Amino acid sequence: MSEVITIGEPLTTFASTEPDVPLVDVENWNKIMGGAELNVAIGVKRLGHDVEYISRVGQDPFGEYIIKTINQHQVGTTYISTDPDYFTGHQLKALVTKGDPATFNFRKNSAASHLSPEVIDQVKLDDVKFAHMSGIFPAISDTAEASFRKLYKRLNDAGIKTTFDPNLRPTLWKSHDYMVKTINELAGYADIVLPGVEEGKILMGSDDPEAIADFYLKGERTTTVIVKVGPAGAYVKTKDGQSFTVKGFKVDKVVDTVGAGDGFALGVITALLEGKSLKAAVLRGNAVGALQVQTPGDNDGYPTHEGLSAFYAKEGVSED
Ligand code: KDG
Repeated sequence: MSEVITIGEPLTTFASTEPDVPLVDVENWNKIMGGAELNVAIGVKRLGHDVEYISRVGQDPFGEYIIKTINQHQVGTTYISTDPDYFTGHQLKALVTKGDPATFNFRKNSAASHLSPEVIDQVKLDDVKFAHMSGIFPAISDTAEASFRKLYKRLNDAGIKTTFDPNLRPTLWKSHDYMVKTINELAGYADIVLPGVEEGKILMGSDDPEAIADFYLKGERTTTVIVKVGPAGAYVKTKDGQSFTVKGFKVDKVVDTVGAGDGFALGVITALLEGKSLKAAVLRGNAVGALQVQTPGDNDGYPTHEGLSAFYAKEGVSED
């Protein structure tokens, strides 16, 4: 039985090995596995918590690769089905020496986009303590959005704690206005909202962390907003009046920024599951994000507890 559950689309990703070469000209790739919510699941499990991942792949080598790799990571596959009619989502990812890499998605009409709401009825939530929801899955199709909403409703009705990461992917949404409206609505069903400052600009017109937090604290269910401010760390505000900033860690060499936000989310979730304070949870979020940007894959930098302790010792900090 799993403490954590999430829903998303897994991706077979071809990550360029050629720095600063545009996707069109890249010739050499590494095959890796990505998908924001799956990244979170992998990191949650690496820190010792059982997790189920709801998804769908195609009956093709990408889908087989994903199932095999998810099993290696010991993430639960109870709710992953294989669909013979559609393909497994995939992506190309550039390698850059500065900033965020360009990506190109092959996911319109993918197997995951056909994950139907009936599947959600079969999901057992009895032992689930935390669910991670992200703005990517409802973007990929109307069917996925319906499934996402059904799961969210069940989680809310059961009183299960939820995190929501807007994870803006404008190219996946049917329109900009629909993306903004839907993400802002969905955020209101989460206990903890995890926007980035850059997302704030697009979603509510400001990159001021406090203004972003105040905006999402209006959500009917939301008690806590944690605004990610990149290398500077995170700003936190709660409905009961706390507000503080937790400074980020200095990273000497950023290899790839992808997966840092997911690392932040899983750091927060696992620390709260372990009974840590909100401040300690944000510190862990920053730590996992900092470790992740030092590796080329989407989830290969996430630590075990031993790795996390070694990182804290090196940085001279502690969660207590
Ligand atoms: O957050 C990391 C994700 O961006 C990556 O793993 C792939 O899910 C993905 C996406 O939509 O870009």
